[in-house]
Amino acid sequence: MYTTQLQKHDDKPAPTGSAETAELTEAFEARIAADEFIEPNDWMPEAYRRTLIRQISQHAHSEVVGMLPEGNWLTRAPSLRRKAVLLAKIQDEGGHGLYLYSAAETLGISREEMVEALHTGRSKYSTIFNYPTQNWADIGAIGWLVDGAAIMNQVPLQRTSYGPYARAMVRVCKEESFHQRQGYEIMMAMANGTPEQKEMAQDSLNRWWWPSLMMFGPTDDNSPNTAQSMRWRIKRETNDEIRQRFVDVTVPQAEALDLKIPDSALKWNKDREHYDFGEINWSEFWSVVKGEGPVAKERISARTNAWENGAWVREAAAAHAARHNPVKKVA
Ligand code: BYC
Repeated sequence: MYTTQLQKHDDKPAPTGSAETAELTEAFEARIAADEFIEPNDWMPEAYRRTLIRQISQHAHSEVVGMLPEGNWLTRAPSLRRKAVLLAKIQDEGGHGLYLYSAAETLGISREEMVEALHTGRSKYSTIFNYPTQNWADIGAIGWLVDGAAIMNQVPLQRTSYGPYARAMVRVCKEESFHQRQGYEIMMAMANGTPEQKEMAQDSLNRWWWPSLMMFGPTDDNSPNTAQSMRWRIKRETNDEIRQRFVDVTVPQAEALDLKIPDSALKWNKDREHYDFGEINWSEFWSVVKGEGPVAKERISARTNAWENGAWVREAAAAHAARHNPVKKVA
């Protein structure tokens, strides 16, 4: 999507002299301080570029792997309307993955390299997608809580300092907001349904609450990347700040559903004007980050199989493109 604007690397050799680099670094930092967007052809420090590739590609993988737990319920949606809405939502997630892979490609990494890093476990994706979807209420809980958490995290990213990432986030946030509402609407239907349906909604909240809080990452004290990413304005708010906002917004939504958040320490703190909440199980978080989540192996094998089984489609598309848009040879 953005790659057509890129200059070739050999158009403009990177400066090597340290004085020149110091000057460039200073100019780069001044632009960050002035809240200007950094664009693909602009000079940027190598560590900034690597941090963006890491975050954007992991974000893209999360969107694509995130299609799997919901896809699991497409054939069992309780009505045609629910099926059509869920299908549209899952397609949106695939689109988000594509915008994000394209944004990462502008930083000089190929789609194939990113996909390979996912398949070999060198690149992460959100811990949340390593938990199974056990019943239809989980589709409601994912939309409400997981997409709700995603929006909290992504709204500040609309102002991230890298232009292509920020612009991708604008559209993603609009679509995520529809996703959150479709999830909440399923929860409303179930919470106001039969006692059995309400029990399913509560059980789903019990299972998805804590993994949703883990989506925001480790506490700021234990986050190795936050300080530098805040300085570069890649991240505009810290993990703990966004997590707190999510809790503050979501507690009244649970009350409106007459469902109970599974945290005995949850309490409004009138001095802080925020909810206090209990301790996340950080050892569970880190083990899921390491790839030991309940359905981690299934997720990666589903993605690897899809990539292998789709090879013929990529080959056919490449052959079609070569026939219809042959690269013009310059004499
Ligand atoms: N899961 O220093 P930290 C969606 C890793 S898609 C896995 O705080 P950072 C949806 C972290 O990568 C939503 N790993 O890192 C889709 C780092 O390891 P590396 C996805 C995690 O980057 C379909 C290490 O822990 N959203 O919602 O400053 C259907 C230390 O962390 C997690 C995004 O990707 C985690 N939860 O901050 C429905 C948003 N947390 O990379 C819904 C963009 C931390 O150094 N990403 N780690 O090896 C971000 O905002 C940031 O990358 C994070 C982490 C806040 C996630």
